[in-house]
Amino acid sequence: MMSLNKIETKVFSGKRLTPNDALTLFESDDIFAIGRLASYVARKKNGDNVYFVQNYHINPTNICVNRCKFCAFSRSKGEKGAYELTIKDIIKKLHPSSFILHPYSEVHLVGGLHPERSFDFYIDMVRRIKNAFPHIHIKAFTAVEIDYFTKISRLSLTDTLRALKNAGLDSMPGGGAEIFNKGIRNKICAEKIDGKRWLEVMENAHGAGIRSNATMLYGHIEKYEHRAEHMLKLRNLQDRTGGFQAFIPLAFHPKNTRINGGCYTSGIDDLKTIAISRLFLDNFPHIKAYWIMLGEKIAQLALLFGADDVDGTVIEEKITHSAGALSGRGMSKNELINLIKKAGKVPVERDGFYKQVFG
Ligand code: V47
Ligand code: SF4
Repeated sequence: MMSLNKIETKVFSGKRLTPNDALTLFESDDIFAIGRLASYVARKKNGDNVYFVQNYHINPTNICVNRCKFCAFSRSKGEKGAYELTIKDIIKKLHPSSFILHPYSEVHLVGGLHPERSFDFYIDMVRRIKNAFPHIHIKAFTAVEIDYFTKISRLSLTDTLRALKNAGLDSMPGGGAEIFNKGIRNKICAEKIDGKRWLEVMENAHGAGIRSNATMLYGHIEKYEHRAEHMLKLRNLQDRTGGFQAFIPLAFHPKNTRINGGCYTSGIDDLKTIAISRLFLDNFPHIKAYWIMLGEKIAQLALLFGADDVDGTVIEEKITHSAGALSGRGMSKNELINLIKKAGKVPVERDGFYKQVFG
């Protein structure tokens, strides 16, 4: 077993880990030592608090011109199973009659790159949701969608972001980052914007006052070194902007995808990846254990390995479930509170900016 003494000394004295340190951790089998270190850092940042949000995930369409190999959710226009929601459909889903049962404070909206919808459609969508539900935080559009909007609107990146913010966009989710490494990215999502552009969109969003999250899709064909490289790029950007709120490692789900020989990640890899991200991304305030992808039980264990957020009620998950997620589709507030308490942590209901919500 490789000794982690040097890394331990660094962590306890608040020194930054190098990509080589991250590799050493990934290659180590000492899962308890890694978890203990990550827990120490998480506690220093957030005490025993674990955040959750009452949110609703809506995917306006699964029609997408990209068709990434790992994505089981997307369809081409006219293909069986393709769907598109109207703005009215979306508003109806968030309607006050269901609001009594589900007092959401956040809506998470991401979808495919639709070949025919105009940028005005998306502006209208954000504006009408905001008008109908001014108290709901709108977290919408990955960097990939934003880049696509610049193409269909022929606006600059800054003007595209500004128009969305003026319409009511509050923050952006972290999807579309996948793995930045060019060789791997070309093999799993050749049509998607490259890592450089993803980072550029986020840098501009942060510059326009739009905070965001960041993700990393792991457990497909990448190697540990690609994970370290990915996290280094995120840490460097965060040093410059401070605009990232949370990092979310996304465990690859293989069903119905075109990744040859793909399989589910192991629980040990999930916990290690959460813990190493907590240790390496020292400038990220939060590490999210997205229970939909990890499953309820690993997400709960992740709270002892450096995670301080479990995402939320979600209600209607489509992306991971199309690829064989074993988790439920939604959780109630009480179930989330129970999950957090049973891990010995303090549940804190939050809004989209991690402000405590009382009620
Ligand atoms: O970008 C697609 C991933 C992402 C698969 O920011 C897959 O709060 C695993 O980004 N197996 C969308 N992952 C989800 C996402 C997200 C989710 C929850 C919270 C936040 C946030 C962001 O899902 C995509 C892609 O990386 N994905 N297919 C798959 N087969
Ligand atoms: Fe389209 Fe996103 Fe699926 Fe890629 S991951 S095919 S961009 S919906």
